[in-house]
Amino acid sequence: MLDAVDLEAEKPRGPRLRGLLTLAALASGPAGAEIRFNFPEPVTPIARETLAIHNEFMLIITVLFVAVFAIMIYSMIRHRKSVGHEPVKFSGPRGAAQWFWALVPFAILLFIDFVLMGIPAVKAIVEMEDTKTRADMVLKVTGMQWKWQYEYPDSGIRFVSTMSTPRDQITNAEAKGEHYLLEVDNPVVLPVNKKVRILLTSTDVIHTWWVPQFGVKRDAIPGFLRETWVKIEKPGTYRGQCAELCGKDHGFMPVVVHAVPEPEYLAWVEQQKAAAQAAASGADRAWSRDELMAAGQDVYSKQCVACHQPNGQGLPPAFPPLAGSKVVGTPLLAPDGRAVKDSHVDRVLNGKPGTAMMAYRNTLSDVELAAVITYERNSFGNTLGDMIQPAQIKALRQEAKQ
Ligand code: HEC
Ligand SMILES: [Cu+2]
Repeated sequence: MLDAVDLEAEKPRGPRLRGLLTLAALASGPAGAEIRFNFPEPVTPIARETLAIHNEFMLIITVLFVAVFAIMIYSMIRHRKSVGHEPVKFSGPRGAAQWFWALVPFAILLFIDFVLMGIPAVKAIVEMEDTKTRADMVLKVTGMQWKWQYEYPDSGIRFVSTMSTPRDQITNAEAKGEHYLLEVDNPVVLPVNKKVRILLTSTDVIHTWWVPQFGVKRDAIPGFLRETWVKIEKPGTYRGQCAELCGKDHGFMPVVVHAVPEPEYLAWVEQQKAAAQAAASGADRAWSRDELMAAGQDVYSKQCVACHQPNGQGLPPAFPPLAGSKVVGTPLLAPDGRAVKDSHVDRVLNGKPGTAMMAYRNTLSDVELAAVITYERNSFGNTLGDMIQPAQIKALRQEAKQ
């Protein structure tokens, strides 16, 4: 639907007008984008080095371009046929000299390529790949359709980061904000001046974690663990995007990193741990149906809405409706307290392998799972009237671990 809106808007314009409009849009872009003639400011050693190499290479090729074309144009004009010049023959005594003049530029180019350009490029690539030397901490990044999950193995923190740009801005019902499509609910927080080893993977298709100011753009591939690293030298908020066409909401999975001084980072870690503890203890008490419904609506609108849609109608045939779904209509648990295969609870906890429906057991908390399941059973016209408690989810989870 969104695509249709955009296409409609583009249709009546000719190519030239569109070019002008693009320029105008760049000048007064929705993200307050000023016209920029260079890359964004690099804030990691890798980003600085790649930019320096890029500049060096640009200089070299510009000099080569100007020199080669100057000689060529000069020769063509100076030695033209109309003033009586004859082509030289590549045989006889002058042939050897011709070879000399062919091989000398070749040697010069080889030198430029392998020494002036090759050495710094190889050095930078080796440094880029060196994720382990003196790494201070690890961040694990998991790409999912269409959000990022971040884990801090050292402190046990784990959360999902989804885009927070309101739908109304996307459909033009509302003016676009400053960080349109580049804002999230839970940004990554990292300390400055620490080497952070980043591990990347994906649960479904290939995504790419890209933050231009870090000089980092690495694929997150299902079934593989890839690595990269950053050492952010300047506190600030850095924004990026998924850079791999990964499906319908590819454009809606931004990356936002808050780089803060170490004490601030440590305070954040403590706060996250306390919040996780509070969430875990929430799983032990009995929740009312209204509480679960409210929490469930929140989870649904962040985690499930992209595929199953706000009204629960899905986008068949790719994404099934939850309204009137047979799976949602299954009884919650078997009499012995287990989740029956292919039941509603089983589908949400364990997903369906080979489809876009991922397992949420390791992404959502007990409370979130109980809430979203209860919500789906009693929304979109579904009236099962029952609910599941976070404590029951917790029990199921523990059972699966044994
Ligand atoms: C990336 C897209 C995607 C997201 C996000 C997603 N689902 Fe699904 N879901 C699917 C697909 C595809 C299926 C169908 C799987 C199959 O072939 O049986 C499905 C099936 C289901 C079903 C069974 C419906 C039926 O009739 O087959 C339930 C229940 C469900 N999802 C719940 C959820 C919940 C809860 C969330 C959020 C926590 C969620 N889904 C997020 C794609 C998604
Ligand atoms: Cu992606």
